[in-house]
Amino acid sequence: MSPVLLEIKDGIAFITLNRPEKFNAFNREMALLMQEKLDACKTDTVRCVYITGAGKAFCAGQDLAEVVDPNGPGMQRILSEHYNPIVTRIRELEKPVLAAVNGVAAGAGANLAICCDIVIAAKSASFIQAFSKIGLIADTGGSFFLPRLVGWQKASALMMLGDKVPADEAERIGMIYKFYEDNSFIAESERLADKLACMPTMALYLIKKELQWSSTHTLYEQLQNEDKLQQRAAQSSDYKEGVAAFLEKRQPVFKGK
Ligand code: LHQ
Repeated sequence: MSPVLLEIKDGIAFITLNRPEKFNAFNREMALLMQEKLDACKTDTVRCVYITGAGKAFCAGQDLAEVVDPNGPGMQRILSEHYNPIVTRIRELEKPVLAAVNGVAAGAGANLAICCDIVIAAKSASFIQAFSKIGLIADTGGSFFLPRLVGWQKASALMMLGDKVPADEAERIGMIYKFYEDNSFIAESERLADKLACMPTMALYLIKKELQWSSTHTLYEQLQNEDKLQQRAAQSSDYKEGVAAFLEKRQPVFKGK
């Protein structure tokens, strides 16, 4: 079986991390395949990307057996060739990416989840900044996203101590959007993906962009950025449809254009 599965259905690209016996830990083959699958999501027929894990875990981060393998990729290549290109692709995809965290997400697996646009989790899932426990620092964008999500102090403690954060606490501290009971998680997460896939995709992409820019710009610059991006949104046919549907008192039918 392939270590990363991709199925495109009704505008949603379902990406499943698929090494369940290793808790979906990433080795080189899997990391390169993940990049390929994300590239395949660039097509217009995909309007929402849904990332989840096969089996009990979401993703246990780097496969630690590979880091001690003399034939493995070696420390110098793991971030630059594996994780950084994955995070970059997720951030640059012009559509929403939903992390559906079905189980434990540790190390690079936790940070793969929190770099996504919306993160939801099953009640029994958890998040662990596992890096310090093996003498490493947080990577895969964690030092960027975590303090922005939960604040500097909480991020600092979680990154240093490597505490396990259960899904309900992750929601409470703003690390994720929502958690759902285990028995309704798949249905709820698919409902959310369906909703996103029927929304005005261009606007969602531009929201992603304005949020990203907000982390590196002043208020004055950001007001100009909003102006620029709003002009683009206003040129979309979905904008015209949204306004027309409102005025005609009907449900809009967005095409993602
Ligand atoms: C695994 C792993 C795993 C291999 C579970 N590897 N097999 C960047 C730069 C360069 C180098 C290093 O890494 C990075 C980025 C990173 O991601 S660093 C952080 C790497 N990840 C970790 O340190 C997490 C290690 N795993 C764990 O702490 C636990 O397995 C967690 C908390 C995820 C789950 O605990 P349990 O529920 O008790 O499950 P388990 O430990 O029994 O694991 C289940 C199986 O999965 C087991 O296999 P086995 O054959 O013994 O049943 C584990 O060996 C395997 N597994 N994580 N990262």
